[in-house]
Amino acid sequence: MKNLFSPFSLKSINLKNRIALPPLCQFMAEEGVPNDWHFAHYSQIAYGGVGLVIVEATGISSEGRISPKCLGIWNEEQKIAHTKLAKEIKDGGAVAGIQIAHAGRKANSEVPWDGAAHIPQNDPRALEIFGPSAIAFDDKSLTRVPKEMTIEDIKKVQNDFVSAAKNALEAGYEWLELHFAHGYLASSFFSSYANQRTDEYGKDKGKFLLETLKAVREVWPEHLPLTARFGVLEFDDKDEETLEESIELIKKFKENGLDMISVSMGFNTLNTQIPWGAAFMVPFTKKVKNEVNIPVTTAWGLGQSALANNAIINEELDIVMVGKAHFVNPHWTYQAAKELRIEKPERVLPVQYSFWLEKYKV
Ligand code: FNR
Ligand code: 531
Repeated sequence: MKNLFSPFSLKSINLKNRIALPPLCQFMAEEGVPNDWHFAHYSQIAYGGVGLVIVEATGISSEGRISPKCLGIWNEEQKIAHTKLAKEIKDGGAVAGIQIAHAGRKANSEVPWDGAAHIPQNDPRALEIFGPSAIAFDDKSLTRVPKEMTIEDIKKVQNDFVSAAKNALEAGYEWLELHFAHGYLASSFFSSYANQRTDEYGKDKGKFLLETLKAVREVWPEHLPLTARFGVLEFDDKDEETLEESIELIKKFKENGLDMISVSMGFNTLNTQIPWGAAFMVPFTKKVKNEVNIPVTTAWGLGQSALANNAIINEELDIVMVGKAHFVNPHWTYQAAKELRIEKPERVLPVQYSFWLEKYKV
């Protein structure tokens, strides 16, 4: 019977356990370049024993970043620093993954501890923001009305996803996640809250996402996992319909080369009743797994080792994403091994630590 500490293989990549760090924006970059904060943050978690590290939402272009302090991977300087970051994650013993993203109508915002609102248009840091339609996300914080993207804009963004994927490959990442969730550009194309186009991209709200996946698949090696984090419902009053539409689109993703889906929320509207709580996304993820028969993962309140372990034992998830718990304890995997009474739990840590932890009991 598989458990949290069973290995997991996807294409040519072998994870030593089923624990992953999901993407968690750090808002610490200058000009999109990984720096000492990122090297320390990610390598400590890699050394803590996690099987897979997915680097935070990384902008495919300057205007695609959530904030000016987000990572990017559109230029050479960024790619070189990502090469160091990917190596440090691998040296720590984890598989190095990265999420590439365009923030769409949620782009160009202040960092959360500065309020997370849109940067005003007259600010020197202001950049044009783009969306499927000229509809702002809200009327309080992300209030700027995006430019309704032309077909040319759409093709440019899809090309940016492709070149970001190429840069990620050259930097040494071996696991790629497309950001198709949380109300960012791709997610917003799938949502009628944001996408009220009358052209093909409005009639078929999955078109942008499927085209982008197919374009990236062409340049991302067949033997490496290509995944997507996808908002499958909003927790508004249309969940049943949205979930069914999402499952139909995930089937098309799978037919076109998607290797795994990370199930999450749409976050395209504030009018939601999200049932926040431990492991609350697991039942929806299990439904996707059953109906699409594709490897699945999810996050959201899975930072208790027994919960995480049960999700694997019960075959609801193939990998568990443990986020904020890693802010508390980068060695979360070791703590989980102890709590779950895994044999020689110290062995999830580097030998420089485990040798002494095994040798001395105090
Ligand atoms: C996130 N999350 C997130 N999700 C994503 O797809 N890309 C990202 O870059 C980020 N960044 C991010 C930053 C911060 C500060 C938070 C708190 C969250 C969502 C994250 O990956 C995860 O799904 C949630 O944190 C829920 O998991 P936990 O924290 O309950 O384990
Ligand atoms: C964290 C966040 C909060 C406030 C402003 C910007 C980002 N987000 C990140 C989201 C998921 C939900 C939490 C991403 O997918 C980047």
